[in-house]
Amino acid sequence: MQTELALFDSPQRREPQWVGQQTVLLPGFALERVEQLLPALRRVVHAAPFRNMTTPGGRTIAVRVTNCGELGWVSDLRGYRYSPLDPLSGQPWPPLPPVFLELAREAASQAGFADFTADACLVNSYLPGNRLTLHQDRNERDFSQPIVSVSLGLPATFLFGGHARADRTQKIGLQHGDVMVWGGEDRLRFHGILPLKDGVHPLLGARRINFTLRKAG
Ligand code: MD3
Ligand code: FE
Repeated sequence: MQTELALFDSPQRREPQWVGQQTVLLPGFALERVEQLLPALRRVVHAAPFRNMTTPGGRTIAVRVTNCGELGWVSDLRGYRYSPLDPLSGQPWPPLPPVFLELAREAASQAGFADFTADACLVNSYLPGNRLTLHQDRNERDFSQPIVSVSLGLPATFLFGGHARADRTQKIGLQHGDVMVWGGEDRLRFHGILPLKDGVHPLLGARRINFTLRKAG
């Protein structure tokens, strides 16, 4: 009886998959909270709309972004950094919704990172054709802190590389509701997203949203 009930406890979650020494994919981990996540996301995007940012080299980043939390990731001709203010409004970023924080803490603990408290959340919005080229996330202060990523909407192929840009990459499919946690020695690995395929997701339409919870400051 106990185990049967447990099956219904979180019906849509599947077995964790370790894809690196300290990287775990938690398939469907966010599904039971989607009904809270989507309205929270809508409030964030209402206060701080998605926008295209510019690379320090002057290129437009195709993936549109916004942030919530004490700090938000920004890019412009002056470089990549975290900022407490939204450059569009001059105001602080909207607060991190408690449901984001709880999800991140719970996911991080599954990966062996106890008491994770995010202070920054970068939200990426992909339209079909949009990609994210291989990069490292190195603007955060403390690389011993993990990053938790939540995928919603259309599926994507994640590229997981090594510590050098030219290292071979592993492809990992990410579906609506999947959560990944990175830390430790995998924290600085190169990664990216292949061009998003056409499609329509029943809840989010023709797009993919990914948000990453970080301890940036
Ligand atoms: C692996 N976003 O926002 S999330 C990013 O799906 C970013 O939008 C991708 O890369 C997306 O910076 C991938 C997963 C992710 C985030 C941070 C990582 C993977 C990572 C840091 C180190 C290694
Ligand atoms: Fe990244």
